[in-house]
Amino acid sequence: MRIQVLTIFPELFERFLTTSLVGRAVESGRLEIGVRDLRDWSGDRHRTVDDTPYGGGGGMVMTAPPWIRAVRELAAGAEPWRVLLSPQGRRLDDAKVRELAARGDLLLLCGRYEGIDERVRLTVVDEEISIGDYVLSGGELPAMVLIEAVSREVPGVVQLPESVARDSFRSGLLDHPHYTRPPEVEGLKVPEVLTSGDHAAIDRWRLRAALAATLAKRPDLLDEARLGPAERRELERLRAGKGSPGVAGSAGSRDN
Ligand code: 9D3
Repeated sequence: MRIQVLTIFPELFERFLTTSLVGRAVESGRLEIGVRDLRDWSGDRHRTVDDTPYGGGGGMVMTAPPWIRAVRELAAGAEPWRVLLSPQGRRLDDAKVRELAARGDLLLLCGRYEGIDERVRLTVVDEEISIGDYVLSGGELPAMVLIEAVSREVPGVVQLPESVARDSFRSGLLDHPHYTRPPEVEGLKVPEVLTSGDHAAIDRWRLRAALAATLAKRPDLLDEARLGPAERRELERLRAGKGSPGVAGSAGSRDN
């Protein structure tokens, strides 16, 4: 998998690209990432990449020529899928992450300021993607979100294949709760079944807990979840109010 990034803040990516899962993926050669400074394609000695908006109004707009020159140069030879991170984009989800990973070669465009001259999108962008409906200061954090999510789809990057298959949004359910030592925290004990050694019972508890958590916190996910007959039956039991205690519901004592 190759991912190129165009940004005026390349230094924002440094620690990210050498740390944890993404760092290991780069180190192992499964992921090749190149971060380039858009200002290298500016036309003047001040390395300017912005200008005042036609039509007036506040703020600055990123000027088209540096983007177009940069994308043409970075896309030469190969044909990377060119993604503009933008609040106007379609919201990133698990299906889109897998689709992008399958493309194998991405060029990510990160904007700053009030926006980018529309002619960039019209000439050198294949797809616009947002990571959600909240205002950030630019496309760099969204690009890192996308890179981390896509990296997890590259074969060999995630250590245990089982944990990918089991990840929430695979089954379409939220994860079940997790516990580790110590056995008691703030008066709260570990559910007994988890220390019973009965792995079939543990699997049943985890499925029930995942269903209960999804029902309580993200009921919208249940419409799309891939559930077998046993799971549907258990879900109906939970809906009828026959939930196991301590598997879902409100968090902590401050919220809800
Ligand atoms: C406050 C300025 N806004 C006026 C309506 C427009 C605006 C311009 C530029 C809002 C955000 C940005 C910078 N954001 C991104 O480039 C961005 C982004 C985001 O802000 N939220 C979620 N996903 C993304 S992807 C790129």
